[in-house]
Amino acid sequence: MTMQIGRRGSLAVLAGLAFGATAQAAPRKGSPLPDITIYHLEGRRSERIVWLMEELGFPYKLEFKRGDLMGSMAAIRALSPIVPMAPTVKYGDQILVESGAIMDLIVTRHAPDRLRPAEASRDFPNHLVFMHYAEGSLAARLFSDYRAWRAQPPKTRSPMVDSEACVQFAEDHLTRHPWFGGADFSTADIMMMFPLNVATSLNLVDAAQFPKVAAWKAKTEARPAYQRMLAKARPDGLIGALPALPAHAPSGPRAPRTPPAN
Ligand SMILES: N[C@@H](CCC(=O)N[C@@H](CS)C(=O)NCC(=O)O)C(=O)O
Repeated sequence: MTMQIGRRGSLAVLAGLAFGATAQAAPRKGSPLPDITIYHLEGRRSERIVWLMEELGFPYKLEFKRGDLMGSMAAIRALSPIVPMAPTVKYGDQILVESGAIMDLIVTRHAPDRLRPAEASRDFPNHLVFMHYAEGSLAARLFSDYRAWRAQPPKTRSPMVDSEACVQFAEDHLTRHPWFGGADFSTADIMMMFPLNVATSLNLVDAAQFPKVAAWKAKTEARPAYQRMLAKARPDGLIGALPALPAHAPSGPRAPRTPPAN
């Protein structure tokens, strides 16, 4: 195990942490795991892959420059100059981006019976919906609202599907299911944590309006694997956070809603 953790803000030291010695569970089936290196930005989406590996008890190397987001990004840019994004993952000799795809790849090939519902179950469609909803609709609309609302705070609800509607969809699901993948914790829960944190921490939505999301967050954050991820991937807490929006348009339903029966 190599471990070279630099001081906060140090330009000289790239944190190189190889984890896995404490792994509790070997893969029950699936093909052997190649060497995996996660190129990481503290507090960003690359936490998803660290968290996944901790849930699975799989070995991995974590690369980031502690306390220095731009420095961490420089290492990512060197690997992936056209779309430098976190996570970027070295999987054997392949360089991969897109957190959902990376998680699906690792589970499908190396842990096929773990962290997702059985394909024949009623939960499986919901699991897939939230695996993709996290980035495809929720994160996309949160960040487009954030940019627009910073320039011009909204006075009324948009006729388009806005941030609040997106979080309400998650809240409605959690009134009927304990987890985004249905009966059990799954990779859909890992995908949903980042955008739901963005929604409340940047004041895109009022957290008090979504008690099921708040309860889900509390129980999910209590998972030992999540706590291990925080200790390794966010050692100094959240750094370089975007400013939260000021108070904006009163929230509430735009029209009577009938939640889907899923
Ligand atoms: N859909 C991608 C999004 C990746 C992404 O945008 N990551 C952010 C950090 S959370 C990033 O690298 N931003 C840098 C930039 O946009 O230039 C995923 O899920 O991996």
